[in-house]
Formats: sequence, structure tokens, C-alpha cells
Amino acid sequence: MGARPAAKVPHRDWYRSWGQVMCRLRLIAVVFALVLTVSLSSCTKPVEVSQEPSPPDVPVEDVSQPTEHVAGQEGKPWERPGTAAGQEIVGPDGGTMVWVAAGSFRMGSTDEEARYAVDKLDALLPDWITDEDLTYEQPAREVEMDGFWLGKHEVTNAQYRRFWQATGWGLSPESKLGDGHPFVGVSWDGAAAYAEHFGLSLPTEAQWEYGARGPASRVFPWGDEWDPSRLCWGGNLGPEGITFPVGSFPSGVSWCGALDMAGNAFEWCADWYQKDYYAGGPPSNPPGPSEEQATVVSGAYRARVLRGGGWFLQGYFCRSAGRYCDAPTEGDFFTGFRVARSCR
Ligand SMILES: [Ca+2]
Repeated sequence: MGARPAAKVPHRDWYRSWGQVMCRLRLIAVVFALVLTVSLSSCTKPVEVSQEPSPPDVPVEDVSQPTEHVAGQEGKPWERPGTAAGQEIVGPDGGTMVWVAAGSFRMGSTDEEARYAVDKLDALLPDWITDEDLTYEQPAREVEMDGFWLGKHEVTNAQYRRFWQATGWGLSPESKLGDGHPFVGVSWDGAAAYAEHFGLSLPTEAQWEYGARGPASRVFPWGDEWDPSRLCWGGNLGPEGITFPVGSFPSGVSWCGALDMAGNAFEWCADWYQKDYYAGGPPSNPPGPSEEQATVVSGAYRARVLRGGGWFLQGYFCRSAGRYCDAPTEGDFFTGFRVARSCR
């Protein structure tokens, strides 16, 4: 890994003024590679976006087929196991949660999947990106997972506003983009505080990858082939040139009914980031490394995991096995999250 400057991408007031937003976007276009280098280079690979945008979305199929909706059920359904993959409940924060049924999957990228990423998806990446980066998502191995509840969507501006009004924690979620967009700009600390407030958690890195890939261990939530029309990414931006409202891509649904696992907001996970964790993590419900085991980024700090790519990134970063990170105290223009709840 190369040296990583401590400076971070400006983000605090980024969305509060539309004029500022446009300025920011123009700035982003000019310093795109620099921004990515500064924000992610310690554990990921920057990207340039130059492919032609695709139409917003052409729903092809919705394979989630929730088996049951139990909103209004007495008690706290998120504290009880679900009965089938894709079962939906309303969680304590008002968001829909889907049941991720217990099972096993291949966690991490095989050599073939790594070659696919290199041969099919990195043509536009800078030359200094090396194959070594892909080794951080290897070796692929079979992992057993218990069932758990997972946010069907990324947490929205409207959801985070209720938390912010109740606690005063962190940033105001006011956004010109609208209530239905994912709340971005949140730090890991803010995301974790939100989850804890509602008796939830952030998904572990293993839970996130299992929720995106499923027992079939798909490369993308919808399958093994890149499809630029099934997600919000750098070549398919939202109506304001940023994110889409959550759930805008039903054809990008994962096996358990989760949406926008690829693209839109880049999602915080619970784990500390350890670049070689996949080489030694336990084979059942990997909890992530301890803080002491976490990789020290640029010799300066330990980072938390980000997964799924984001609205400004290339498909390479939106693969479900791709592993990235950032400082937990930093909220950047691309960082959002979804919640989870284990039932053990
Ligand atoms: Ca996402």
C-alpha cells in the first residue's frame, strides 16, 4: 500500500447548499482521481469513470419475493429469527428489514473472479493499481453463517433525521436530494451510534458479503456478470448527478431481497479493516479482527470496512467481494450504511 495522506475529502457542508453542491461536483470532476486516492487508497483502488451512462433503470425482475410481511406484529419481530430468506419486517427505526437465512457461501474472490475483475472491469483504472489489491479479498473459502436481519435499504435522510432530532448526534441530515436518498456523509461512529440507538448493529463484513452474494456466491447481487443498468454507479448517476433514492433498482436485488448492495451509498460495516483477514478469519460467522489486529493505515490510524462501491465509482468497486476502508471518524460524500440485527 502506498502512503496515504491524512487529509480527507471535504464533506461536512457539502450538501447543505445546492450551489455548494454544484461547485463540489465540478471540483470532484477535476480532482476525481486525487479524491479517490486520498480517501481510499490505503485499502482500495481509485477509479476513473468514463463509460457512457446507462438509462436510470429498467426493472427486469424482482427475485426477492418476500414471503411474509409482519408489520404491526406484536412484540419485536427483529429479536426473533425469520422463517425464510426475504421475509420482511419493519425494524425499530421504521425501515424494512429482510431475513438473511442461515447457510454457507464462498467468502472472498476465487482466482477466476479476480481475473474477471482485472480482465472485464479494470480497463479504465489507473495503471498504478496492482493485482496485489485483489489479494486482500483472497483466498476464497467456505463460511457458515447464522441467519440475521438486514436493512433492505440503505438508511435514508428521513430515517437519519429522526435519529438526529432525537439525539442531536452528528450531522444534520438535511439534503437537497430528498428524504428517500441514502444519508451520505456519515462517519462510522455516526452510523454505529444510529444502529445502537435502535438496538441494532452495523452488519459485519461477513454478514454484508453473505447478504449480497448468498449461497450461490454471486459476484454481484444479481449474478456473476456486470450489468451497468442494475445499480447507481459512476456511469449511471441519479437525477441530481449523485445518488438515486433507495430501492430505485429492483433488478439489482440480492438473493435475500436487499437493494442497492452494489453502488449508491458506500456502506460502513461493523468490522475493523485487516487487509489479510480473509486468510485467517474463522470459518463460522467471522466477527472481524480486533482493533489490535486491524491494519494500521499509512502508519497513522486503524480503519473500518466499507463495502459495495458507491455512486461515483466504477463497476470494479461494486463487486460484492470488494473490500475497502476509511477512518471511522470520517464521513465523506460517499459513505452511508444499512443496519442489521443478529438473533443469537
Ligand atoms: Ca450501497
